[in-house]
Amino acid sequence: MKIGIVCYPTFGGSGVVATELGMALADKDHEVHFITYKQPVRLDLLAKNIHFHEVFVEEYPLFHFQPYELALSTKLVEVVLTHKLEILHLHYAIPHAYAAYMAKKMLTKKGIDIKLVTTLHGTDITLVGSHPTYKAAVEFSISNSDAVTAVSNNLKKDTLRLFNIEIDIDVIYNFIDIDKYSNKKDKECNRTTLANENEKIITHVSNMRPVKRPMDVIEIFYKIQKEIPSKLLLVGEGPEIERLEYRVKELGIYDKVLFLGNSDDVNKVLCYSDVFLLPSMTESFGLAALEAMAAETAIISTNTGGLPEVNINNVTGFLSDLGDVNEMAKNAIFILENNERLETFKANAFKQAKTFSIDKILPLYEGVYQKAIEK
Ligand code: GMT
Repeated sequence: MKIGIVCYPTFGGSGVVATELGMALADKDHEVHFITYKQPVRLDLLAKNIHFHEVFVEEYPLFHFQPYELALSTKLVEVVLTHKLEILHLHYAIPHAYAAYMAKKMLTKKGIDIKLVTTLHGTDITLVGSHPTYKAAVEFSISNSDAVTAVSNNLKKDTLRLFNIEIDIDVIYNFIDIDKYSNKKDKECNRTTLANENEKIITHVSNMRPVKRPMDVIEIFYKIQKEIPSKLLLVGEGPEIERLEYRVKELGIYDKVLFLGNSDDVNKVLCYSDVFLLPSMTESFGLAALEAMAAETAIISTNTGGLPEVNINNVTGFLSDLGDVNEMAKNAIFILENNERLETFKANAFKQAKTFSIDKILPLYEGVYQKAIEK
């Protein structure tokens, strides 16, 4: 098939899913065209069947806001016509599904029936999409897609609760390339470079926005390190970083917390990890948790959104109510204080991660594309 993928190219779950999916499709001989304003961070441009088309937004002093949607829909028309695409796969509804709908209308006038597949990722529904500023446009563009997928049952339920949607939603979970993460036994994964022999390693990976509650990560770790010699690795950058650094200094644990910034080699960092903290306010799926599980790491998370579909309580880790940092710390200590127990949780996490392996998920997307084409 000839597929166009539209996504956010920066660090963030939806961009990662879109990029990994596109690369896996290309590997299976589909022709894949990424259409976005910047090269996606994990994209291997030299790979076979991969193409990238940059969306330029012409700046004009009259515009207070530059019209990205307009530039995107124009680019979509151009790429569909030039490369004879059959499918546009829109990752994150805002504004991609809306811009693609406009492109579809323009293409219809030229006798082309491009099919639109929209994947809902989470905050495009739960935080931003349902806001009155965007709601009508999001509802319209989802309903007018040829197929819609959501990354968890919980997100599907939220979508149907928050919007009046007149189309079926297929649930297709986030996925993982297990081989990329299962490197704990590699020579390269030498944990003594980061922590002493007797120390455990706790990690958190996110874009450090308030929705991820990174301040809870610090509070949980503060309690853990009082009981268990340990280090905290923080991967990612975002608006909360300064406040976190301040709090870490205030608590006197600066020597135990490593701020690593953004990384497109998350797997290399996760290979050191014993326990992963994800105390998010909401999480439609929790790709970060799945990546950690693939790297044989136990998960301490909240029970919000789709997280219970990924992290199984008392098996792969523990789930707690939002903000209950005492319980999350207690659960982490319970896992970490006994090596045999820690190994069991890690092995369970890895086993659960395998159920989301890319070879199981990829055919589901291909099935959705096929259904859309036959519509
Ligand atoms: O919030 C983020 O971390 C970014 C966001 C995105 O759209 O880029 O992630 C969402 O999509 C991921 C991939 O489908 C999901 O695994 C995340 O759970 C989801 N984030 C939230 O719902 C907060």
